[in-house]
Amino acid sequence: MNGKIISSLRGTYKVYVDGVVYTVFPKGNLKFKNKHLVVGDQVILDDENFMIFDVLDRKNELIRPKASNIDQLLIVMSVVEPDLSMELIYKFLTYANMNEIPSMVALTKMDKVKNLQEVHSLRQNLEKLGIKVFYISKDENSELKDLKDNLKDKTTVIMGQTGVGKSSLINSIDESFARAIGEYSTALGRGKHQTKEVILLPYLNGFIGDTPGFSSLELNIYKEDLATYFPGYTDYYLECYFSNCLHQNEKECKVKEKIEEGILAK
Ligand SMILES: Nc1nc2c(ncn2[C@@H]2O[C@H](COP(=O)(O)OP(=O)(O)OP(=O)(O)O)[C@@H](O)[C@H]2O)c(=O)[nH]1
Ligand SMILES: [Mg+2]
Ligand SMILES: [Zn+2]
Repeated sequence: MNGKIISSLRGTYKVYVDGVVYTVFPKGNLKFKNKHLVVGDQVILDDENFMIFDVLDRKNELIRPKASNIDQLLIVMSVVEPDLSMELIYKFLTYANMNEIPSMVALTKMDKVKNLQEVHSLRQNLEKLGIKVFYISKDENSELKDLKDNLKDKTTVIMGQTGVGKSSLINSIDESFARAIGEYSTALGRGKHQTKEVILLPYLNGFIGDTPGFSSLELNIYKEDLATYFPGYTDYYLECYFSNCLHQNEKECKVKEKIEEGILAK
């Protein structure tokens, strides 16, 4: 029997097989083969005692959020509480790009937006790069429906800071998910890490992954990665004169040329 790990808790795993969820242990030989298991893994259960006895090769695997076999990332950022950070959005997008995982962006708490112009221009810049953006709010202006249409048949993993509204968004997608919602602490200036574990929730023939929020962002991205994988740069960096161009003060830089032409956002 072949299924997907949708959550893990102290050495037991929930495995989803054709609409049925089994709580199972891994067989000892997995450890022996040094195969650790990750939420998102496709695993084989033996038909007799329903233990995991093998794991299939992953198409990808992220360290943060810790999950595998991701079809797309949904980067969630709030426009207030915590404040909108373009730097973080671009950092997440770069991380997704480095891992060759397509991504979309949801901007939440639009009902409380202060600087709408700034948000619109960010959206335009992202859309120019082919990145879908959805405005999410607690009022009727929410673009939730468009977002849902993009979740069908896919494993979509949500990532973002603590308190931006990842779990809230999942509950608006389908209230029966009943995810616990945390609060935003104005004193701390961040959320309170309500969600503690990665969990995949079956949805429209695919899965949505709720994940613990980031506080600070310790992704291993070096300046060379940024120069290569920053959204929009991937198409052009190979045409720079220097192969290790950081697109700063180097001569004959294709990226800077595209910025001058208005193809890439300044
Ligand atoms: N006004 C407004 N508040 C929202 C919206 N979405 C979420 N919130 C609030 O933001 C706070 C944090 O929401 P959560 O859904 O727990 O955030 P999270 O991203 O899952 O946080 P972690 O699990 O800690 O990573 C709660 O108080 C929500 O009510 C929104 O669209 N508008
Ligand atoms: Mg949460
Ligand atoms: Zn360059």
